[in-house]
Amino acid sequence: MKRKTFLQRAAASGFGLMTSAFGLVSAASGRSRTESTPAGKSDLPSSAPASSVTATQPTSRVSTRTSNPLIIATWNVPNATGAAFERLQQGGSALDAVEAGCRVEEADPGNSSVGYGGLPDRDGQVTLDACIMDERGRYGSVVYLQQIKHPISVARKVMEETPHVMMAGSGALKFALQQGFPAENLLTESSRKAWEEWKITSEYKPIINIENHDTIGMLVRSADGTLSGGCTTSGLAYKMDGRIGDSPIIGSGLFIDNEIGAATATGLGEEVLKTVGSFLIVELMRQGSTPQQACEEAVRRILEKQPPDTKPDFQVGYIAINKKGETGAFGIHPGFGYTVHNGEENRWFDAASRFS
Ligand code: SD4
Repeated sequence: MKRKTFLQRAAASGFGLMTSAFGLVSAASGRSRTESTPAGKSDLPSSAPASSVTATQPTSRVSTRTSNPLIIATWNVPNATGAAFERLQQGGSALDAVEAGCRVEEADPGNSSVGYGGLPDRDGQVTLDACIMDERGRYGSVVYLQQIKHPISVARKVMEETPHVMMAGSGALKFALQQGFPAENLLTESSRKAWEEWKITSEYKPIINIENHDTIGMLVRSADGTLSGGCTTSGLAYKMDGRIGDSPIIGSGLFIDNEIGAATATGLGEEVLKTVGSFLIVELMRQGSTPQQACEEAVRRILEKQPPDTKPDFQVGYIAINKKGETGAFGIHPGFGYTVHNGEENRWFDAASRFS
């Protein structure tokens, strides 16, 4: 399908809203993970140009197909959004779809930011963070989990099988083993080699290369309008032992309110944590912002803490969806993008960004 036709369909179906409250730029760069692009998908569209709207201006692009499921995920992850859609087709819930989709990236050794094949911390350990949240506001999370390929599923078990919401480190591992998850070596040969190379300089800057990170945050709205979400990551490569980012933290890496909408984050977790970005986005939507306006405001909150007239050297990207099925996405820098599956199309979009 030609890009224009797809964008028209996207607008009619209520996704791909690419307006910018900053009235600044839209990302012009390509995909973040060309190596994972399936054959035949090389002509995926970039975003429509950002246009100028104020933060309070309501969008006129309201979904007209509220019965279609909608899956939106950070970065170029068509296999994950496809698996989530398939799970819905099989009669699975929004939560089942989230878990199925996230598991695809966790199992992919080519994704060096998630699960198996994730880049290790500076001591060579692969430590994983994940969380999941459902339409009832139930939440489960694991942090600093090692040796378990599917932290998203362990997070779900924490939510469903324990009186707690968050488990860490050796306790989370013990729980996972009790639940029947196998212990595995998650450090692949290529991640080990990358770490060995990194050790030669051991230069660590908490800067995210905007073309090289693929934490998956996934939001699912099932055909009946139910919202659920998940987020899973190996965190920042070569982080300090014990470091936890935003991804498993309720309200920062992910937040769902089934009455309002859902949001998730990727990028430099420290900055997302300081502004509780995903909760902020959902609260802004509660107050009337569109998902797009809310994502842009959340980015603005990060940037307003930066020294004036500077361009930060880190990336943060947000995606959001509301109850009507409208979506939003915004990054600090170009390069951030997201995948949308609306039941008919499974496509990558560049997100608009604050800087060009
Ligand atoms: C973190 N937000 O641990 C994650 C990193 C990330 O793609 O999103 N990487 O801070």
